[in-house]
Amino acid sequence: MSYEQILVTQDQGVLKIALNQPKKLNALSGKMMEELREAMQGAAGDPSVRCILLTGEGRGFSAGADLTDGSIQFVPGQPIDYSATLDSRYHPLVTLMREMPKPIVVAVNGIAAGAGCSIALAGDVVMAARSAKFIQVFVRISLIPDAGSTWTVPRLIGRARALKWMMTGDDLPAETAAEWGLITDVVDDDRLQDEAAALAQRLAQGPTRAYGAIKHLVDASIDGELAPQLAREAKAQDDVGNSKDAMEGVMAFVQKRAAKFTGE
Ligand code: T3D
Repeated sequence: MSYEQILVTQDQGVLKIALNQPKKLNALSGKMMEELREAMQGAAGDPSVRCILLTGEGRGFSAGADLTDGSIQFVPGQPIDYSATLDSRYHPLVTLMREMPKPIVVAVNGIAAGAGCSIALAGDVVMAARSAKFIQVFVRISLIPDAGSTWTVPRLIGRARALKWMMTGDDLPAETAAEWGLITDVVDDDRLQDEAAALAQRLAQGPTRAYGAIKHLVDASIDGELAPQLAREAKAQDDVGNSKDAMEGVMAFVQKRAAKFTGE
């Protein structure tokens, strides 16, 4: 499949998607969002893809919505239908990422602003280059954080930090983001792509069916109560624990050898 605004490559079980409009810091045009969604949807249904690595080309990860592609146009007397754009471009992608039954590693190579920040944070393991910055840039143009940020961010860093960061729209350096728990790792700029690829390869060789269930259970637990969560865990264990990978994992332990997982 060839795309215009993203680069997609596969190395063994890892599908790498790179946002590719570097002159605009990978601003999210309608075309890019369409391509991104198509690539993610394809990855979800392709058993040869066992982990996704999302990153950006050039000095930015993404500067958020493309403010020059014509989707935000102020015409007197004509309200802008933001909901329609959010519903068609952003919500399906963020939902797809959260529900993806395989891990998504995000390598934030530079600025992640606005909806670009929301998309980065919709990943499962978010690593950033030391020089990267996260910006809830929305208020700088008098918008509110969207594409899932008001849901994701307070869950990761708490209400107080979320509100101050979102209201000021200040840059958040990668190291502070890691300190606050917004992301997991900060890596020297020249090591980011190698380290993210190594983690993605490691996850791709693991019991990916178990990873899918872990992701679903962790997300379900955040707002839920203990009793239904225990029932969800038991149901998932019945499923994952009866997989070929589980049988292989136990056999490998007993036979004192490394397990070879296939995702089945
Ligand atoms: O309907 C809907 O779509 C609603 C959804 C909204 C979701 C959102 O994401 S709203 C937020 C939209 N994004 C922004 O407001 C950010 C705009 N960009 C900036 O504030 C700055 O570019 C940054 C702080 C991100 C980075 O600053 P800096 O100084 O490092 O770079 P720069 O020089 O401003 O940008 C480099 C180039 O990228 C520049 O083009 P040029 O002058 O070299 O030809 C700039 O215009 C372009 N660029 C940056 N951001 C965008 C963009 N082009 C289009 N859209 C952008 N968002």
